[in-house]
Amino acid sequence: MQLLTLLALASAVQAHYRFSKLVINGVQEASEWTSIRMTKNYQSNGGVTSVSSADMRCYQASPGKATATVAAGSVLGFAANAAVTHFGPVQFYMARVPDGADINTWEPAGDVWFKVGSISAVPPLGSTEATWPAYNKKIVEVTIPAAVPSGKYLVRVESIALHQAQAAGGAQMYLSCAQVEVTGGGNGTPGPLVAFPGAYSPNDPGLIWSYYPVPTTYTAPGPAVWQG
Ligand SMILES: [Cu+2]
Repeated sequence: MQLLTLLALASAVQAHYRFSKLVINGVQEASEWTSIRMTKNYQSNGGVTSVSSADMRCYQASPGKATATVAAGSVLGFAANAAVTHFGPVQFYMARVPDGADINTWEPAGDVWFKVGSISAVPPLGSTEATWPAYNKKIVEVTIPAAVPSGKYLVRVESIALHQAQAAGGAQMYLSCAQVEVTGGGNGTPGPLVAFPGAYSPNDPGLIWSYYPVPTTYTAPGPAVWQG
């Protein structure tokens, strides 16, 4: 019994993760929470389970400290402190920081987020790496759209863990927000713009998972990826 408890605890600890370092032009930041706002799970590594919570924005514990410079069209990575050991999609959103606002303290409320990436299921569906390309990765990557206008943005990474999502409210969102200044941007008009909370409903099919029968199709929650 004790051994089983220990094993359960060990796997629970191993199971969680936090996205705490940016990878810019292939170089990982030396310290956690440099260009990423520190999240409330910086010790627990737990996920957000209420999609109606303001924690869905950035899950943040404290204001930002630094801003990374990234070129439009380049690849930005988010490094987790441990591998992404829960299956499910990994998605990326951006929100433009209004002119004159302080990027360290700006609260991304209202319809400000557009989706820029979704690493989702590859059929046939299952709960393994073969279905979920981000599974077991320590770094997940998104391309900053070439057409996004230059300026300051929050970039939000979100790993949706489906292993306990057999009923509404069971999905766990592991997320954080990076602060970036996009240079060399384009003239696009990003959209559609959505709000967190608001973009997801607990009953979204993409937030529910059935081990048996395994679904034949899967659609990640939220709007379509902006096509620049
Ligand atoms: Cu976990």
